[in-house]
Amino acid sequence: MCMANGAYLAEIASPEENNFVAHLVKQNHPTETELWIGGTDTLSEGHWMWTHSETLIDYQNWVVDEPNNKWGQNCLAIQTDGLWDDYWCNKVAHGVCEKRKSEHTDPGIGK
Ligand SMILES: [Ca+2]
Ligand SMILES: [Ca+2]
Repeated sequence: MCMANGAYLAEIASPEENNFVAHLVKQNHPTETELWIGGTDTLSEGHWMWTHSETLIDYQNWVVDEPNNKWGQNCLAIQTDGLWDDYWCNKVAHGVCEKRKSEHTDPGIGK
């Protein structure tokens, strides 16, 4: 996902960035409940990492009682309200793609 354009699933490092992505999601996919962003705890349960930059996730914005790892949920999704949920990685959903330009990030919706 996202790879075709030299992009990758979005990594969110601040409330501002999270608001920006949530707004984008709400505008483009108002009827979808969750879209992928680029985090996972596949390698080590409960230790969430950004896949592309291979760093531990610092800023987090989970739904209350998430991540719950229900039946082994290891991928990170963002809801239209901006809150995060861990979900089954094999679920088919859109993802929020991000691509580094010279200075700033330019997230967009991809499949
Ligand atoms: Ca998990
Ligand atoms: Ca969950």
